[in-house]
Amino acid sequence: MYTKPDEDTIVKSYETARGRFGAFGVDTEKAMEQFKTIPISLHNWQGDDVRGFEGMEGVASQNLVTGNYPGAARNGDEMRMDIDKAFSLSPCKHRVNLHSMYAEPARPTPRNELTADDFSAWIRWAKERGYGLDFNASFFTHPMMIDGFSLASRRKDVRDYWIKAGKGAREISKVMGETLGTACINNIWVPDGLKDLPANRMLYREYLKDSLDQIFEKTFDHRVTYDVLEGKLFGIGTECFTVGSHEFYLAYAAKNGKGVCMDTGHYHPTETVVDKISSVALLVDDILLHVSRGIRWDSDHVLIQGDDLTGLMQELKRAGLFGKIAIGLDYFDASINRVAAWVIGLRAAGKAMLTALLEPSDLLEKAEAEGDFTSRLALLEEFKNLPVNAVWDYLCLVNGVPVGAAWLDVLKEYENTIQAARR
Ligand code: RNT
Ligand code: ZN
Repeated sequence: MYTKPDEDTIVKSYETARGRFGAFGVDTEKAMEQFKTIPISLHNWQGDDVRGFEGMEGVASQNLVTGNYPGAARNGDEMRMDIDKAFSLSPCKHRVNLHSMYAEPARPTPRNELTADDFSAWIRWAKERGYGLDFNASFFTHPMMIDGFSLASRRKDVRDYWIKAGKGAREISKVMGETLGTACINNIWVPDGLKDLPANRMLYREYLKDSLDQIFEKTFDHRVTYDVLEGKLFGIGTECFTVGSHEFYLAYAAKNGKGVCMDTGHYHPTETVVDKISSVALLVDDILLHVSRGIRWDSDHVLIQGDDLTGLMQELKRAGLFGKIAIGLDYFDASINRVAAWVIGLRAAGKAMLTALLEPSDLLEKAEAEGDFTSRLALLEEFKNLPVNAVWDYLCLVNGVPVGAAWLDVLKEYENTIQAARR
């Protein structure tokens, strides 16, 4: 058992921390208030290794997930229960990001004929709990992914199939946004690409552009739903050429008033989304972040704390973009408890967000404006060790969430009782 510190200690440590931050002009109470207004959209697909509920076993997957930890959710009820459990262990404000392969239609329905009715259990649940929903058509793990292509396929019947799915996803997003009273972000990511050198890059990109033009023919109220496009440098099996590159989507979005989704695992390892945010945000209105952790060729390790993540949250804070840029998580690991993977990522993202909110950013900006780069660097180092964790523990305490490693006890109990019974 990981006993949590007693309440008295947590409160006393918080009071000390409050004074330390106060000395730099930072109001910890205000930071905690703001924290509760910034949602993190949890990716439902970590719950079952991006398998979906359609029984697509044996069909090629374009999202490689490794590991066989027992206890994966097998249906919507189990997955919703798992997400509820994960949320009970995180003090963040939560939304849920859903893929269309998690529909629960009354009878088997082709993916491109799904309607909001097929997500009614998800919508009802989200409404009851007060979660917003985000959405994605699943352009992968499906017999109509011919040679790994969807919207950019050379085959018209394949493109048409997926264009219909793309249009349907926007209608579903509309109902989700309307019902829940918070805009549902509709994200498009397609794996289309080639392992080896293409003879005709332009052709595929023309097809993708045309498919998107058709998907976006209809206009929706931005307060209800809006679209973002997620590019990628490469994937396994598409090492040489990815049709939906960043340049492609960024240019498409800028020209057509669409948004972009930047996944932190989708760039060359020396590039960072931290530096891209201000460039894109000035000229593109809608941005969704897929916060992930890239390791070598894998773009989707479980999110943990570190300079990359903290830097991302600091950038949002310093640029005044908290609440304007949407934050979602995106990773999948089947080698550890899947609910724990969610909790680890949520708590890491939450801590990084709180770290950013507590940063005495004004002092860094002042030093820079005065040309005092010595102070800027020195302060940056000092701020790294301010007692954020004392504020975090207190935040967990007042939100009724386990403090410190105590959440793991709750998780193990859930694993031994609920998940162990899923055989
Ligand atoms: C894949 C993209 C995409 C997927 C999900 C399942 O490289 O990151 O966001 O992870 O759509
Ligand atoms: Zn992603």
